[in-house]
Amino acid sequence: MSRKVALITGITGQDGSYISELLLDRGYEVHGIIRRSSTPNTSRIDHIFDPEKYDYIHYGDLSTGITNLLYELQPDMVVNLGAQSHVRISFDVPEYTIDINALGPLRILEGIRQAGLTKKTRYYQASSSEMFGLTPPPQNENTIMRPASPYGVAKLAAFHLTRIYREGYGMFASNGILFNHESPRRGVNFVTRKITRLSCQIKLGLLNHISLGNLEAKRDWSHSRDLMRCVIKIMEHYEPEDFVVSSQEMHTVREFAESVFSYLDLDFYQYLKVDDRYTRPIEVPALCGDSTKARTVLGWEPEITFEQLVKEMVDSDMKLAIKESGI
Ligand code: G4F
Repeated sequence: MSRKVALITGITGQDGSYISELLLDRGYEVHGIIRRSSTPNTSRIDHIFDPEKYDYIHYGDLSTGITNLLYELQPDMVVNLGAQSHVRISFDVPEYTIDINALGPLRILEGIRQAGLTKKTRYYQASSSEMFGLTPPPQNENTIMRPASPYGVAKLAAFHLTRIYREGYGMFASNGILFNHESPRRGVNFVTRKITRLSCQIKLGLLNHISLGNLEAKRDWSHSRDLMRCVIKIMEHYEPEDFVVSSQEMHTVREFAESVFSYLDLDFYQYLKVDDRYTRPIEVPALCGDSTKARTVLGWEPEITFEQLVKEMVDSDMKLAIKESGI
């Protein structure tokens, strides 16, 4: 029997790299779409894809659609992780964010339909807890959504488009509503990685402060690998459905930073500068997912605790800081 083919957008990101590893372990043939860049952007997947076999990597962009590639590959599954994924930056580039995060998924869904793959190709939409926005926690699949950023609005449009293609055309199209998820591979301008990376530089005497915005924001943080295991369960489920995926635990940004600094035996407040440049026009105060449905229907459980996540990120950033500084 031939191997199942998975096509991943956003493969060069944190989630793309973890899900590629997991799908390859499960025997899938994994293909990815990357944007052309004059500077290398494949560092998170260079250990996965043999340069000799780069026919698994295809150049493309969510701004133009991928219908030809869909037709050529006839994938069993498309996992759409590609996005302008930074909430604050979505206020700087709202139009671009809507184009990539809302019209991008629409272009893929239409591409699947136009390539005649409606009955063959399963579609996963990376929906986000940012869609809940101002609605207080706990948030589950039935919670009213009140997004508070162009990013949240774009994700909400894509969420409903996915549902419409499922209900209207009978496609296997599912949403995973993922709460915040982090790892040593997290982008450096998200708050957790910013804190772990800069605190290690402070510990080594390479930096003397860290500037942060809203310390009271509460988030539900998991390890990306844990949540990607759940995404595969969503895609291998016998029917398409929407699932909240989360740790069900809430911490403030302040608590995250205090844990990191205390692990490094440093006093956070000695180095902290609060800087308005890192606050947003509207803040989402608190997100905490009720993932009962994913846990009962899919039999999924997270394996990595908040404390283990902090430790893994700091240990990795310390190694990196030592290597980069040549200490
Ligand atoms: O790490 P963040 O930038 O993540 P945010 O905005 O919660 O979004 C992330 O999670 C979403 C799922 O809920 C994803 F959909 C999205 O793509 C992304 O992965 O900020 C977390 C919190 C915010 O409240 C922010 O205001 O940290 C606060 N914060 C405080 N100081 C900061 C900073 N955020 C950043 N990025 N940088 C700061 O200096």
